Amino acid sequence: METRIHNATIVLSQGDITEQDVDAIVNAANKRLAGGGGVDGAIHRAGGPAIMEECRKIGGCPTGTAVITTGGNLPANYVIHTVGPVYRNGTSGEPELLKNAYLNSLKLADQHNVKTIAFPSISTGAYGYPLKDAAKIALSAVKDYIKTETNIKKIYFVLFSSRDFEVYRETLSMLMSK
Ligand code: AR6
Repeated sequence: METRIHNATIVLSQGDITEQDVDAIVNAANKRLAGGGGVDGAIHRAGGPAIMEECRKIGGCPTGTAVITTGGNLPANYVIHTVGPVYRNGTSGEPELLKNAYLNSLKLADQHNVKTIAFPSISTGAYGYPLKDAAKIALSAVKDYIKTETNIKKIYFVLFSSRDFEVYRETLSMLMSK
């Protein structure tokens, strides 16, 4: 599903983010950049050790911020590692932190002349963020960012499950009809 906003396009798809042929893919990492399960594990497995080598040098990434490394053996040139919040109750600053994870990833992408970027659904796996709430924050952040000065042309959301894809699809339709 493709939606055009200003000069850019949001594309929703179901699949494996490590296979995306884009300039940068985004990793849902942890604060220590230590690797782990979920999409983080998949990216390090597919991309090889060069990514972890750079992560070690960088040392860490506070929640809501983003850092960039090589894409190693991935089709993507870069991996942008960002850290979403662990969901507690929704009133511990989680919405703002999740929004910042998306916005800071996009800013860093622009600084590296990235034209195409793919996001997973940050924080909605191990970190427990309710999917509908997270989808709304993710898509609103991207929609708002596209309206600012940016050279990014295509922003993909690569959802792992059909349920995640459906929720993102419904959320984007809802946001576009507002
Ligand atoms: N491609 C796209 N999406 C994927 C893939 C993939 N290959 N694999 C999993 N997902 P999670 P979080 C989806 O848990 O909640 C790690 O251990 C997954 O189905 O990866 O931000 C880190 O090191 C879910 O929808 O990230 C952190 O410690 C989404 O990616 C912690 O987990 C995010 O789930 C971060 O937790």
